[in-house]
Amino acid sequence: MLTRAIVRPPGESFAKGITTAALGAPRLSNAVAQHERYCHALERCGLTLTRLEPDAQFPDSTFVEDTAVLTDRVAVLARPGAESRRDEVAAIRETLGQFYETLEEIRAPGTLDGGDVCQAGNHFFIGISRRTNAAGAKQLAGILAEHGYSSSHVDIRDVPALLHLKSGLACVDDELLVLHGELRGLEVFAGHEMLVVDPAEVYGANCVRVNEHVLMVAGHPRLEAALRARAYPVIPLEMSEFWKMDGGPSCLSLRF
Ligand code: CIR
Repeated sequence: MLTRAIVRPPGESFAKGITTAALGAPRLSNAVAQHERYCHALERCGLTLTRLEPDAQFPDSTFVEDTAVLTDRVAVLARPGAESRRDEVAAIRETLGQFYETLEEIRAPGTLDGGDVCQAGNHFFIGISRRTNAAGAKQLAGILAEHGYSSSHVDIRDVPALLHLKSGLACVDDELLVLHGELRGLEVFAGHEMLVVDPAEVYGANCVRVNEHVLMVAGHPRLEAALRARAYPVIPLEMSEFWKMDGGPSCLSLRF
C-alpha cells in the first residue's frame, strides 16, 4: 500500500527543459493546472503529498520520478543521465532523508533515471536507455539484490520512441503489464500477461497504478476500455503540457 508521494510543480523555466517531442512549447499556466489535478488524483488514491517548491533553476525538476528509486525496503538516489538534471538529486536527497534512515545511491560512472525502473512485485525491470547506462543498471541491480529483490535489464537503446523504459511500460499489478508494441516480443516479459497499447495510443503506455486506481493519460479510449474491462478503476488525466516535454503520469511523482 502506498501512503506518500513527493511532487514538484513545474516552474517558470519549464519550457526550457529537454524534449524530443515536436508538439510545440508548453504553456506554464496549463501545466500548473494539470499538475494540480494530478496531485488531487494522487490524494484521491489515498496518498499524502510532500509538495516541493517549483525550482526554475532546473527546468525538468517537475519530473521528480527520475531522481530516485523507492521501494518498501530501500531508497536509491539516482544519477540522471542528462547533465542538466544531475543536480536535481540534492533536493530529493534532503527530502527523502526525512522518510528513510539510509539512502543508497548510484555513483559515477553509472547513470540511472528513475523512469527506467519498473517494479513488478519483487522483481524490477531496469531499462538501459539513452539516460541509464549499463554501469548504473548494474549498480541498481546489486543494491536491489542486497534487499532481496530480483531484477532484469531491458535494453531500449534501439527503440527511439522510448525515452525511458516506463515511457513504454507500466506494471499495473504483479502480473499485468501495459506495454508499447515495440517491447512485446522481449523474452524478459514472458510469463506476464500483456496489454499491448494500440499503435494510435502509444503515449498511453505511460500509466501508473496507485493503490486501487490506475492514473492514465486522457484521450486513450482503447486502453481505458481495456483497463476498465479488467475492473481497474481508471483516473484519466490531461497531460498535454507534460507530453510536450516527454513526460507522463508516472514521472510526476515519487511514490512510496
Ligand atoms: C527529460 O527529458 O528528462 C524530461 N524532459 C522528461 C522526463 C520524463 N521522465 C520520465 O518519463 N520518467
